[in-house]
Amino acid sequence: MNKRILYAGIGLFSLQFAYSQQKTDSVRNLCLKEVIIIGKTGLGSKNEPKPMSSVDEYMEQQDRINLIKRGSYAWEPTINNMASERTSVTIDGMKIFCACTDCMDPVSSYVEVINLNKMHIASGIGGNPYATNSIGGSLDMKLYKAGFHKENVSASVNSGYETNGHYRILGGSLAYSNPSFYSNSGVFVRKSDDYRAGGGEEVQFSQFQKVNLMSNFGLRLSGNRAVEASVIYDVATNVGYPALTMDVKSAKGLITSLSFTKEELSPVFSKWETKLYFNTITHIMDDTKRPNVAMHMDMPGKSKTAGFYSTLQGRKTRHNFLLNLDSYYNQSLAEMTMYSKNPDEKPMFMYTWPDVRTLNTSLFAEDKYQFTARKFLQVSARLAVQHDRIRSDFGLSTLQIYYPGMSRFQNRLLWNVAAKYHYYLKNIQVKVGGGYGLRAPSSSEAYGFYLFNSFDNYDYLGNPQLKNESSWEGNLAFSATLGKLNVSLEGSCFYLNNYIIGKPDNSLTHMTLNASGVKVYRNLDHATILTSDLTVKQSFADYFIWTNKASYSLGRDDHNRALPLIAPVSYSSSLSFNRKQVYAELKLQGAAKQYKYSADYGEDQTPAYLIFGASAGYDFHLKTYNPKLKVGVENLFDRKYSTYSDWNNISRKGRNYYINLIINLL
Ligand SMILES: [Cu+2]
Repeated sequence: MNKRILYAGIGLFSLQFAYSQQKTDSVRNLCLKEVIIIGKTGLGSKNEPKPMSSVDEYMEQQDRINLIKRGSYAWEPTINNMASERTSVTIDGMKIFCACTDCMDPVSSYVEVINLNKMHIASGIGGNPYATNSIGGSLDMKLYKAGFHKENVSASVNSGYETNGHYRILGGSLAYSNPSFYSNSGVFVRKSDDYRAGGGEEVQFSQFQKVNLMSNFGLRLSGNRAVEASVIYDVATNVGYPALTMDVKSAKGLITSLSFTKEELSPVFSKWETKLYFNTITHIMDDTKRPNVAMHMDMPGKSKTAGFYSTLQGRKTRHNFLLNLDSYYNQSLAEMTMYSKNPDEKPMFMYTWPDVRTLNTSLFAEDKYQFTARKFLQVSARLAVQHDRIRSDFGLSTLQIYYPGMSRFQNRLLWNVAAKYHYYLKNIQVKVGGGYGLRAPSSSEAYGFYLFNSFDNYDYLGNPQLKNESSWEGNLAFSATLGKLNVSLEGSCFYLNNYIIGKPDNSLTHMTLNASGVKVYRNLDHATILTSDLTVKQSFADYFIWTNKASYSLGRDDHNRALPLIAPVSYSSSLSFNRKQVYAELKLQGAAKQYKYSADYGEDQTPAYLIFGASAGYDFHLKTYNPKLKVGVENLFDRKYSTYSDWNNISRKGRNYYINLIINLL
């Protein structure tokens, strides 16, 4: 007997579903927490106002995710108000580490919407077998693969234009599938000039351009076995960062993988996947276009990661389990050469990341125990061993000036446990969970050497003596449906011990001209972070949906002072109309004044703002092609504003009209 229970999700692109299939003596259960569909099913869907959005714009729509912006390209995602050091971003389970000491190139900047099928977001500890060193949450971007289906060829052309910044978007993809072979490839190009803030002022150095190429192949072998390979090559050039003092000449990412899968191995083991991967990121910064540069600097960075994972899934009676063995080796190296204006002075060279080599091996186990079709308990545990080594003798000796006797090697034992109880009643869903986990300091936190942070105007020195940061987490989610009304409330709280943050050290002298001083990473005794989201959704008159969202966050250090980069109260309301081929939406979005800003950590208060937008779409049904057309306007009243996470209060885009056209040729 097959039973399918489908729970409609919350939010425009999020789905939550539980699927259960009962056999005589075994129960199968699959529960995906939160999935944003971007690929074939989602891209160009009638419900998406702007299908050619960047990956960043997609992430911005999601609950729990906020983005730190240093320009109009490569925004850094935060989950539960925690940034890269405390979260994990993977691509199809592959570990990738950015090559920039200033976080100018988050992992999500190396993919395109055309590469992705969906994003799997997990809040807090647990929920993602591939997340390492994350306590805030994780994001696994799943690649779009044509898959083994009946013979089919498809091709599409995706294009877009936006008036603000003269932003051009063009992409094409071609896919072939049959039951034993598939292949899909694509190319995507984006190019934008400087954008204008509300009121019409040009934001200088906000231009960018990027090209993304991708290919996936799959071959089905006998005995339920398959081999799959993927390659992504992404190059961004001439990227301006108006909030920083430097731009990017080029950011290149080559991401490759080869995987081997066997399905239905035995009545107990349903799937075994082993993937080998390698990726290399090269990041070249550039200050040559900036006026009045006091001292020209070269700051290249590179990050190479090789790794594998092997995931075994199975079921036995009421248990549904997953085991994952995972290992990666990363090299992170960043240099800085400063050229004096005095030609007689020699350039000054240093390693800002001293060729750090990290080997991390972990074992993850998860079990979902099904009490009944509507009640189950999910438990997971991870144990990891991390070995760090500073390869560069020069980098080690410069760090030893500050930490005499520091070792070249470091070993850390990291672990986490999490549990969540899921209960589905007729119109009510409840999830309650908790966990405990540890993370190791990042390369910058442990070994960074005089990294200038323009947010608080301090040079930062890493600290190899940092303790692991730990987090106790509790979470609760509640959702109820009453006729056409759906209300959902989610909240998480984190109590962090040995919280890692930079603290001023007056005994040290800054290296960057005009910096306020030097901060050294320290462990605070504790810190607390709380996040919550409320969504109220009402359908009416057959074709209308009114969606209202509000979120509240809080972050405190051990002296009850505000932590930096914690979102103020924010809200949105949208009214959408959807009938046959026609789609339309009106939306308002805003945030309250940032009352709890962190002056101690370099923040100033961000004022309240409210912006409006509108969009409409039409799906043509022609004889051969079915073009989808979307038009819209963002920041309709051309309001000049910035949000709490805009680096150095850089202004957001002013009024922007856009048009997206998708044509499926085959
Ligand atoms: Cu950079």
